Amino acid sequence: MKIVAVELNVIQMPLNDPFLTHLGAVKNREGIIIKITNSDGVSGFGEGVAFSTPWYTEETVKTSLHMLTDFLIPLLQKTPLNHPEEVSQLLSSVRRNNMAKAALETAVWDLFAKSHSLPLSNLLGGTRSLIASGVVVATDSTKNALQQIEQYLEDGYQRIKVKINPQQDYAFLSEIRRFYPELPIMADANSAYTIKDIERIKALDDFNLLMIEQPLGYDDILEHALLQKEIKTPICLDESIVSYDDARKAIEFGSCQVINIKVGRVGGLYEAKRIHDYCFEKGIPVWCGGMIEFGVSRAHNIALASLPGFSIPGDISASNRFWEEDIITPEVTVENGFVKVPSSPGIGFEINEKRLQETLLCKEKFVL
Ligand code: OSB
Ligand code: MG
Repeated sequence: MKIVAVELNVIQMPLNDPFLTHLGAVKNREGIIIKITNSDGVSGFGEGVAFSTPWYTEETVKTSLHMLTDFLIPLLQKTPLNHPEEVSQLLSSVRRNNMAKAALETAVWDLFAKSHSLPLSNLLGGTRSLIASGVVVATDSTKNALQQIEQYLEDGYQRIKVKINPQQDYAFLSEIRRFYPELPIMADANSAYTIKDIERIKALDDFNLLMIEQPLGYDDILEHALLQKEIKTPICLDESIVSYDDARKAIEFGSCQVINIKVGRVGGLYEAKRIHDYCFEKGIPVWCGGMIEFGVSRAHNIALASLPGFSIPGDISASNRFWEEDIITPEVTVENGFVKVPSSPGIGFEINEKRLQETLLCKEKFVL
């Protein structure tokens, strides 16, 4: 596989509604759409999912562009590739910067799948043709949350995730449970608590949540293990798991009972699959996390979530959950609570060139 060109497209789009967490609001989403082309003229696509500011992890759109331009693309140029599984090793001389790496690595997976006329799902070892779809409610008012839940259930979503923090937890969840006593709900704290809040978190056992996601420090494994011993609700880790080794340690320590796998956070599809395979072997359920992403990353997530260990509906929602118009065609839709896994080669979606041009902030092309 000889890659002859890499194109970086920085785009920006407003969200349909602001996405609110205790860490701030996302109203506009910047992202990087990468196009790589081989010597036969076949192109693969990847998406950089870092945000404009470093609120979720330390990466940003600008750090990603810096890493891609000055280090990662030159590394890709250096060695001929036989298989996309080799990319993460090739990029391993760069520490972390996982979202920048994943943007490039996932494009190589798409390109490889297309040049072998295989759906990406098949290439990864996927076994499902339908993905159960969940959605996230991220607002600071109970009234809005109840309205959004009603709408999303009407749209067919099978599981709801709500954002919580010490200012919005017990009373908030009580009110939701009053209207929806049986609904599969999980709560994501994005590290809003510390171990001193243990009694506050223990009280949330009252709500029969599917799990509580990342209650403590974004880089913690140890205190989550202490907390898990004290609460009934399963802990799911998100921010803390940035590699296969993190997943292994968290499971060995008993820091979580579930893992949210995000391709960008762990540096690509190869590492995501390794984490999946390890968890599957250990009987730890996993689900696919979301990054308020555009269609390219959404398509990579769909392929990943077709693997057998993704037994819980993840944050894979329809394109219209966030966007007036997505940058892929067709858009991702949810029908009867499921997203279809495409059966055409690669990610199975085309780029909507008109939408890409409309939302483009800047573009850079590298000829290798
Ligand atoms: O913590 O899971 C998270 C979105 C951006 C950054 C972090 C998180 C999220 C979500 C998923 O909650 C939203 C989605 O894309 O569906
Ligand atoms: Mg999370």
